[in-house]
Amino acid sequence: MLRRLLIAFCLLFCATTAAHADPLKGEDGYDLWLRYRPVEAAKISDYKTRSSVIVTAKSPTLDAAASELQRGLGGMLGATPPNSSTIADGAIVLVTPADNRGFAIPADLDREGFVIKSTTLDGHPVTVIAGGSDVGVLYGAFRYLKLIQTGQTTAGLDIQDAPKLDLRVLDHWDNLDGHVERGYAGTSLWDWWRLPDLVDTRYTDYARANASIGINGAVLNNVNAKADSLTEPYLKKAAAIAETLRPYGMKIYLSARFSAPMELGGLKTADPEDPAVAAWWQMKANEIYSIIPDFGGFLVKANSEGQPGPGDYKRTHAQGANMLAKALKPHGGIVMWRAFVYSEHDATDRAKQAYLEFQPSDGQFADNVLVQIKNGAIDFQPREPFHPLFGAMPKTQQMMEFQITKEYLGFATHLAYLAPMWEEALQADTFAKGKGSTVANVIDGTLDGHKLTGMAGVANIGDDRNWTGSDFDQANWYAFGRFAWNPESKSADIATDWARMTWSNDPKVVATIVPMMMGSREAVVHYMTPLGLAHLMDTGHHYGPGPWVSELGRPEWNPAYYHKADANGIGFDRTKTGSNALAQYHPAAAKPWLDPKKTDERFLLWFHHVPWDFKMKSGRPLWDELVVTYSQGVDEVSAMRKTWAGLEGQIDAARFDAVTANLTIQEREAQWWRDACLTYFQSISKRPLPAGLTLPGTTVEDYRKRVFPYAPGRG
Ligand code: BDP
Repeated sequence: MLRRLLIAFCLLFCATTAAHADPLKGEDGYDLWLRYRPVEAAKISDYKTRSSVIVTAKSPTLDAAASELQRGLGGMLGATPPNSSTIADGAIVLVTPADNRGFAIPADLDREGFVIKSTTLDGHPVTVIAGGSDVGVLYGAFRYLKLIQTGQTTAGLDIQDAPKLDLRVLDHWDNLDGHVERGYAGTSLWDWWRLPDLVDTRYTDYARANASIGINGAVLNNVNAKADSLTEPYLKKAAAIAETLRPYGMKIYLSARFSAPMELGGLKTADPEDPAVAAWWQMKANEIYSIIPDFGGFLVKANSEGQPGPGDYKRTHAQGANMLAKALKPHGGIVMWRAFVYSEHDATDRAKQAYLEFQPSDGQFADNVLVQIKNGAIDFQPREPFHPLFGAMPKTQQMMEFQITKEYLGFATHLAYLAPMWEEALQADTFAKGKGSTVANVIDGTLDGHKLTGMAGVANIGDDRNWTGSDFDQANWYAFGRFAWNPESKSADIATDWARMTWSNDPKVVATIVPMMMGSREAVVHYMTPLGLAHLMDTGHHYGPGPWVSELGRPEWNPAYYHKADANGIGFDRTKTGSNALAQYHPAAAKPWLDPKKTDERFLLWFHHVPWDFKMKSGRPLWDELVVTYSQGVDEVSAMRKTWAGLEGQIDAARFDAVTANLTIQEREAQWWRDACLTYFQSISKRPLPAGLTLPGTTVEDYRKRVFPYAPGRG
């Protein structure tokens, strides 16, 4: 008993002294990039003079803007500026077209856009945050706070900005039982069981975080949808979430199961050309809008991986999408129809199937439909060339789908900042209308003059305290919002802002973290799928390597289908001598990939099957290059771990330790990836390792025997 008491006393005492000794202790990641910690003392009075009072009119959104400013300024400057209705020196004045207080709002200001201007109103020097609407003001308030969070001046401001895309949406692959498909951050945020009575306060913090980066929509349920989410009880639950998100400019959407008229309506068919089916959807849409007046619309995964769809009735995707679009149209709703399709009954290269199914329907989709296309033609791999559908359907509104959750890049454990991958996809040139027809310009509507534009990100958010399962995965949520706001953004700028807001404004810390983030995705490519390889992950859960898997029923579920390693060489021939997937690209886009000798080596094995002794740019034979690149990936992770270790004492202890633990796991798993893949490929290439590099001697059989029945995030 005495011993226990002593231990308890010691624990308490030690914890208290440690907290005193280490002022950085105690962050748990919950605050994301909205930490609002005190700024440098030297700057406080400067900022304060321009943020003394907040002058605003009343509306739930303007209230949210004002209270965010109070929270943020209070935290960073040590004193919370009061709300006031009268303009005074140093006030922040929030204005909208409905109540502009004499400030001339630019006539062309977008509804969601804002102006932040240092000016004079009623003879007082003030900062005006003007929005094209209330939500524009909210976005402006977050931008103002970001200036202080990132150590910039708030003097002489003249900023105008607006989102470049209309729909900036998170897709939650959340099931009604709380499991998140491909989720690595705990279970679903949405407590479907207790909603609508219990509305978790976290939903407000979720909405704040999204509004801070301009995300304006959330699809609440998994694309592999249950019809139940369209029943009245679940619509009422969704309505409670919608109500919480509304002041923050967010709409909710639902994934719709195409066969719902049969499952819920008792119809014998879900044929989109059957009038009874169309009538059922119209009735359902009317019901939804009676419960959720600003409902955004439907996301649909049809005729893909076992989901029902119009193809079940020999109808096209356009016929299916348009039928739903018609039901939503009177209410202002839209349809996001996914192009992620491939069939087990089709022996065609999987990378070609979506194009073959969708491209002929160009021009047939209704004006409230967007075709939602993954960045690459296979499936969110660490590196893929851009999807050939981009730019190939000029009469169709195309939106981007990125995966924020890291299904194929090491789950939440591996540090991989995805923004460089997204920037690579967005800046890829489709040549659809000549040089400079980038994917970014396809999706922002400028290339083909489309009105409705968008970007979706498969969310990495769950009920983990730090939201995303790891501190660095918050950066991917943040970066997604920034790219959805402006697809021309630069990943290094985003990383810099995020690091400053999330970790520290100390230039040394920023200069350490940003390069580490910028190289992290490439490191994953190196130790998982270098030189254009793809989909080597073990089957089902996609955790760890499984290049040897070749016996599953559906050919394209086997990693061996993708690497095609044999005694002669390795890689997927997508030229004329192979699947000719290259022909789906504009000839100018395809040209640099036609000849293996000229192909950018990062895509070599994606497009070509080349001999093991193929001479690489380094002068090394391909086999040696493969070994060297895998090894380099491991070295890069070791370097990240060491770099991070050097930040000890400059980062709060709890988050520092959490990142350290993840990097330790990542280093071990990178080594496993390298060793397992090279051991397997060596069993086929029969070549020695280049001098100085070794393998541990574990057999392919031993690697194959490792099974992970409890790996998270299963489909
Ligand atoms: C794959 C995932 C699967 C998803 C599918 C999709 O493995 O869980 O349902 O994509 O996007 O990447 O529909």
